[in-house]
Amino acid sequence: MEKTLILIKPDAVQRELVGTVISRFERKGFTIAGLKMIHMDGNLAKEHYSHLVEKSFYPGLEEFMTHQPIVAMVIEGKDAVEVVRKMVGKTNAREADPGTIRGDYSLSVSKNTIHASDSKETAEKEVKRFFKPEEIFSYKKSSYYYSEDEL
Ligand code: DAT
Ligand code: MG
Repeated sequence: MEKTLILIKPDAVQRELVGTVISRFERKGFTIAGLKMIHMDGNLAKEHYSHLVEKSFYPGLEEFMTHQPIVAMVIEGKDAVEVVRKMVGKTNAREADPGTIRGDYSLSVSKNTIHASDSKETAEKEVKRFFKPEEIFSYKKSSYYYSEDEL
């Protein structure tokens, strides 16, 4: 089943939204395949945000992401990458639709609560970037999440 990477950002950890954010994915029916608190360092930030290192806001982004702990998660489910991105909402949380995680819990472009992989290719790389194989768990849940023809 498809996997995607979630980071619960420092603003959400500081605002005690970790449980709330995890709960959104659990309630939807996704499986938590990996979960841990980490401290992102500068090298990891530069790798993770390599598409943004040249931007003027990058130093502030790195500072924000590396100075407080974050929670990293691997979420698993059918079409997980696309469904999770929809649940997360637009980058600028002020433009994110109500009902999305950013739309419900943030007002900021940078302190926008959550990261989620943006494509299947990115998700594969990002899961490997943050989780060792032995930190990812495979287990069965009840059969009420999908019909047979969806599996
Ligand atoms: P997303 O997180 O929606 O995938 P992205 O990959 O373009 O968006 O950017 C990664 C993060 O960088 C984003 O969550 C917050 C920060 N960021 C993006 N654009 C920004 C901007 N114009 N000013 C400040 N921070 C920004
Ligand atoms: Mg992105």
